[in-house]
Amino acid sequence: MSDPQLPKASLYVYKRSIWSAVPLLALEEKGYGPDEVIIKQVDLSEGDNFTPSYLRVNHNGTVPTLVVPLSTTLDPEIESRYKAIRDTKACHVAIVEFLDKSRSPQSHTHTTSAAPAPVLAPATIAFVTASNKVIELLHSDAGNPNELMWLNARDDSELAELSAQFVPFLTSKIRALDELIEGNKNAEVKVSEKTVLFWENKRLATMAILDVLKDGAKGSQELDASAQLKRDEYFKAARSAWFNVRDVFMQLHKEMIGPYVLGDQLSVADLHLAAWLARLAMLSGATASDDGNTIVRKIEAHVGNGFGLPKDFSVAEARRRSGLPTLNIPPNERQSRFAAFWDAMKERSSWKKVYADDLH
Ligand SMILES: N[C@@H](CCC(=O)N[C@@H](CS)C(=O)NCC(=O)O)C(=O)O
Repeated sequence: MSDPQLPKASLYVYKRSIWSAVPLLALEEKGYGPDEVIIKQVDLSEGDNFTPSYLRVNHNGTVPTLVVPLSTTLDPEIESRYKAIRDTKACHVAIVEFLDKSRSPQSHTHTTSAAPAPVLAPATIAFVTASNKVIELLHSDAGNPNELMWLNARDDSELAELSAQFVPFLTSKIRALDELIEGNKNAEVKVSEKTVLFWENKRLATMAILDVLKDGAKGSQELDASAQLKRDEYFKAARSAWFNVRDVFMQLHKEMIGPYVLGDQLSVADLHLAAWLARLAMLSGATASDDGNTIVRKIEAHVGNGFGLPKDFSVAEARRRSGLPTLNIPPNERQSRFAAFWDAMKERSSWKKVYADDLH
């Protein structure tokens, strides 16, 4: 049983954020009990991530963040101290690595859950290298899933759709930043200049996208010269981003053993890949109920320019390795590794929980 006196870890997330999905998947995969880590929602659309109190937790103003009590003392009389882990990536101490190590198959102290605690860290040096490469690729500039979301329109009709979807979100984000900037001017205790600069830069970056999206419902002929120029530049950036993601896919393909990144066993890299692929699939018009072959087809069509992922993975083998029925599967049928990965991942209770309300 967990001791109510013990300080708990808090995980700050936003429900529609891609990188929040990674530690949420990890919590399920590691068998953490529901009361072991407090989940705190940070509403990015309301600018909750920019408030001075959240910036004290994570000065980057991003989710996810895991705040863990330092285990220097377990004495409830002494105020517990906390440290924040601000990144999902594996470059230093990252959130998923921390969650992985904190609940091991051997230690079942301070836990309310009897669920198994599989090790998610890769088992060999070669696997660590492959896993890190995959995680780096997924977090690279060329693979940036948030960038691909903001740049998910390469013609007028796609822009109209994207605009209807995101103008309210961006408008409310700007409003939140304005309130913080204005509020600080009149406040008795002011925030640092660095924080004001941070808010102003976030405002500029958000405004640059909103500037293009706010006119999204208009046809090209209704735009003035400056708006037309902005739209042209946006399309140029969008085409280039969606062109460059082909290379990320091909490099990932080379690293994947299948059906999971490192073969039969789920590891840290799969949690990043699951979140990334879910986002790419969503941006390509897929839904959570689509199977692996369907999401691959939709992604290929959306990336366009004749893009095709190699179909070199045995369907029967993929299903056998993921513990799925292999009845009526022709032995020579092949599919993309991403399709096999998707079908394997979709069966897991972690995935079903995180994507219960559809892809994000
Ligand atoms: N490198 C960070 C990236 C986190 C990140 O980009 N988070 C996004 C949501 S998925 C965010 O908080 N964006 C808020 C903003 O930029 O306003 C990680 O891997 O944790």
